[in-house]
Amino acid sequence: MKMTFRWYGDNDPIPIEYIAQIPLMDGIVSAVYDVPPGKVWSSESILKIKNAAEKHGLTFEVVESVPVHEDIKLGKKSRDEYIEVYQENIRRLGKAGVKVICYNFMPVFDWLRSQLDYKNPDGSTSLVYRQEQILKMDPKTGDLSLPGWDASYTKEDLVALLDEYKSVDHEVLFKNLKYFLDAVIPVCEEYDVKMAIHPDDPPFDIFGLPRIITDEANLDRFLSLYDSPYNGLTLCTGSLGAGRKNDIPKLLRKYCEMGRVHFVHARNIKLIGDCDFNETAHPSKYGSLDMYEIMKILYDTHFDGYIRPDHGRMIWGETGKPGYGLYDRALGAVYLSGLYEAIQKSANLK
Ligand code: DNO
Repeated sequence: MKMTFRWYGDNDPIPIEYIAQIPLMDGIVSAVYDVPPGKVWSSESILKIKNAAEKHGLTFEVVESVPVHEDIKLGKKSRDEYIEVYQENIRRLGKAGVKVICYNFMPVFDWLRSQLDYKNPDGSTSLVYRQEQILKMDPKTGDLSLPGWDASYTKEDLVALLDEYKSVDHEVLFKNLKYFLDAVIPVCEEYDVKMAIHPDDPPFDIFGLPRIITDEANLDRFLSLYDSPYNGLTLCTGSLGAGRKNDIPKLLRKYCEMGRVHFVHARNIKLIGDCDFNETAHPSKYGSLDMYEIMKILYDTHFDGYIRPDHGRMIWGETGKPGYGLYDRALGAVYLSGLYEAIQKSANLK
């Protein structure tokens, strides 16, 4: 298991040096951020990240994300040219030593929360999801600025894009995903780069848009679309964990045993009612997930992929990118590593 930390490059308020100072940190997870989806990443930009990591004793072996152009998800004619670009990015990343690419196949919107600065009783702030507030929003009329919503869309672009999705249901989206995998997985096999799809967050349809990476049946279906270890998962405990029927330890064990989990986002959430949740500090005590059990499964299944603490709260007065502050994520990383050491040592004592 390799512990990593997401870094947004030179625009990240967190210097990479601080990441290197977190105990037991192996590497960074990053991406080229100055290129829009559907464009080739320059080898210089890729190497710049790698060099920055190595200068600080860190590896750069995981990319999050290489975005999938909407035309690919929509299955438009133009998808072939965007798929070629994607293939070229895989080649370039593989040559630079990248081993895992995290991506998602969510139409239009990535992760979605109703509030980014929910105040906890201890004064820290968290990202939270309240279905009632989400249902009141209409992306076609509102000026929305929520995380994951590409700020480069104008209102008109967004309306047009949502319109195009009217003909895309779950089945069509699965078909378009298969078309994409059929084209990229052979390149991944050649360049030894594993694809790791991120679950939909939250794992249910939003604004009438289909979401398909949501539960066990769909994960099974996804993996069978292309049966290769290079077609794998980012198992995000918080994203899948928001699905009330998802048994996270069961899913994690199953897919790790199959060798299909390449990246773990370890995050805790507190479930509220039927749909809502708050993001919490990482330790088991604060949320609905048992993080000890999660780390124990990674140990038991000899997981040798990458893991990162996921969103943290904002604590100690820190300001910055919601979910991606330094302090709470660093505490999360050390907590997860601590659990792992304890599990490892107690297993060796037996
Ligand atoms: C949120 C992240 C996601 C993830 C993408 C992968 O914090 O986990 O935005 O990076 O879905 O493409």
